[in-house]
Parts: sequence; C-alpha cells; structure tokens
Amino acid sequence: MAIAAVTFSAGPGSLAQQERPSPPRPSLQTPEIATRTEPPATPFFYPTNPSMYVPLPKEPSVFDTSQHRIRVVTVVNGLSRPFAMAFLPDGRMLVSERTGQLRVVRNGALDPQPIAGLPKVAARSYQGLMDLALHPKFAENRLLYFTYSKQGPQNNASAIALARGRLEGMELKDVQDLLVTERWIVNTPTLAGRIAFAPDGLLYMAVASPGNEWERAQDPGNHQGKVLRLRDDGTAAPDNPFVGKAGYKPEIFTLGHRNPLGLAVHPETGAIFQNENGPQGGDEINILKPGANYGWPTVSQGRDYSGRYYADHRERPGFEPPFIQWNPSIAISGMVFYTGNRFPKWKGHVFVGSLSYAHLERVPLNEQGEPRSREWILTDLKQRIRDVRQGPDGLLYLLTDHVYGALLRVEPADEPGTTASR
Ligand SMILES: [Ca+2]
Repeated sequence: MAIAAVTFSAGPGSLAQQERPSPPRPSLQTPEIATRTEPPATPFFYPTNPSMYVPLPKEPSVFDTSQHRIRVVTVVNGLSRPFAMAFLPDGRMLVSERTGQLRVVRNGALDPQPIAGLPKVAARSYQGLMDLALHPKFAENRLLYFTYSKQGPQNNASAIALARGRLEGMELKDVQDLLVTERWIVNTPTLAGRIAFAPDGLLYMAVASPGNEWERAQDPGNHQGKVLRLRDDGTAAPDNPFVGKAGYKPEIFTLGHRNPLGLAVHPETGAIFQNENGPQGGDEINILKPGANYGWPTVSQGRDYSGRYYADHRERPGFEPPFIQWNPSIAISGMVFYTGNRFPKWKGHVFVGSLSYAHLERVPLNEQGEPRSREWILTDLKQRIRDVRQGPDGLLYLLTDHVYGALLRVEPADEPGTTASR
C-alpha cells in the first residue's frame, strides 16, 4: 500500500506553468454561436479534434425543455480543461483544471491567480488534476480533498492519487497524499478519479482501469477499476466488504469498473450512484452494492473497437448489471441529483454530462427509483459537458471540456421576474 504522508513544498507559481494554454485570441472574446474558430494554441495534448470547438454565444441563450424553459449564462470563459467544481461556504467557487491548476470564481469572475500549494500534477492526455470534494466539516476544518494524476518514477508513468490540504485564502496548506493507487501505469491516456463524501462521512473514490491493462479491473489485488470506500484520512473503512480477505485490497468497495467519470449520492436513499464510460456502447450508471462486481472487462453492453460485442451482463451471473446503460455511448461524464427549488419539476432527477454528443442529459426517476425517460438538453450549444453540479442557489452549473473551457449556469426562464441572484 503506497500510503504516505507526503508534504509538498510547491509554492505559488510553481505549477506546470509551461502547460497553461496561451491567452485566448481577441476574436474569441466575443464569439458568435455556430462560428467555428480554432481554439487558442496550446502545448497541452489535444485529445479531441480542434474543429469540434464551437464558441459560446455572447448573450444568454434561452431553450425550451419538456418541463422548464431555461436560460444558459456563460459565467466564466477561458478555463483550461475544467474538470470539477466545489462551492465554498463563503460564496466562492473552486474549479479544477485538468492541466494542473485550481482556480477561484468569485462574484461571477475568474481570479487570475490560481490557488497556491498544489502538488505537481502529471497533466497529459486525459490525465491531470481531477475531482474536488469539501470535507463534510469544511466550515470548521477547511479541508479540501482532490484527485490527480501523480507522476511516477519513469517517463509517462502515473497513478491516480487522493490528496487533501487545508484551504486558507488563496493557498492550500499541509497538502498530503492520502492514497496513491497501486500501481504506476505507463502510457495510458485515460486515468480518471472521482470522489464523493456520503452522509455517513465516508469518502468514495472511483478509480479508472488503465486502458492498456483492462483486466486489472477484475484483479482485487490493486485499486484500478474499483470504487474505494475510505475514512477521511484515506484509510480503508473498517467494515469494507473485503477487509481481511487474502489477495484483496481492503479499500475496495466494488470491482469491475472501466473509466468512472461521475459519482453522486442519492439525496434520499444515500445510495452511491457511479457512472462510467463504456467502449463503443455500454456507458453505464451503476448503483453500488458492497462487494459487487460490475463486470468490466468480462461483460459489457458495448462493443470493443473492432466491433465485437462483449458478453452480455444479463447473461452472466456474478456480475451486477448497470442501472442504466447507453448504446451508443454518449461519453457520460459528471453527474448530480437535482434537489433544489428553482426547477420544481426536476426535483430528484439525475443529470449527466455528455462529452461525445455534447449535451446535458436529464434522467427522471419514478417513485420506485427506476429510470422513466431521458431528455437531451442544450444540444444546440454543442458543448462537451465535463461536469454538472448544483449550486447553493439551486441552479445548475456546468463545465465545458475544452482548452478554452467555460463555466455555465442554467437558470429558470419560465418564471416571471426570475433573476440569477434570487
Ligand atoms: Ca458494467
């Protein structure tokens, strides 16, 4: 177990500055929708076709959905591959950038100065600084948890790490790695890690399986392709399903995951919902059960990239089938349960981002908690949605996945007199 209380000494400005993209060109500051413009040049590896970049409209856009008329406002532009958001009790918002920096949005504006004190992040391809979570007692202890790709001892080697630090003003202090997932992975582009605190104070950490060694997701002797269940110091929860079992990592809660990009706690049942990208087809939302095996790479509802179907979940006992699956894949990403009052008809619904089809998807659940239907929202904006969260104001906030990414706010436009600050 590579758990170590490593303290980083990185000071302000020491964070992978060379990997920050160039400032946007003037023409991008007042873009028109549907005008395809090259994104700013960047040394950061570009995993998607730059021609996919569609600038956001200058003015807020109003869209009809089946239940609410909504307005989409660009709060902040020019974020570098934003990955996750966290809302602080003082009204500020943190945004992680996959390229390695932690940014602050205050009063609707991006602070040009990033938070200091983060560890060095192995930011390449789909790896980098990832998820954020506030400790349940953040108001007292100021502890911020985050996941990132940690640079390994050799070139192109990295591992997903969980770390925490104490946020004081514009600096993270006493930053420590709490858990570095075993083991170092060489030359894999996809290594995602999402985290979420449950109401009982335990931290769930979803860890990707490396794309060049998928079978590791079925090996209980490592953390990859697993969801871990941890105490707030990063150690295994003592009542985890495999504690004391030979050959099993004690942190493991569930096995057989591919590339998890969303993790959310059901607001009423407390169940942990996890989502992951499938190959061609087979994106999933799973409801996590202790000790369950979610199949990857043995079973899937998708096809591999040669077109061959995997063995079907439903025909293989011992594997937990997905709660919901997508075929074809939407490249599912961030996920949240809507619990606010600003969109009354959306209460309790699941929202997920889509990267490849570039939309926000709403999945209402019936009284039995089963998926009722699906609605694609914001398709006209043509933005890869990396994350979706609910703000303390009851509005939905989105991050677009781009080297010139944006923070968007979704507001109701169907109530007379609605304002963003209400
Ligand atoms: Ca599965």
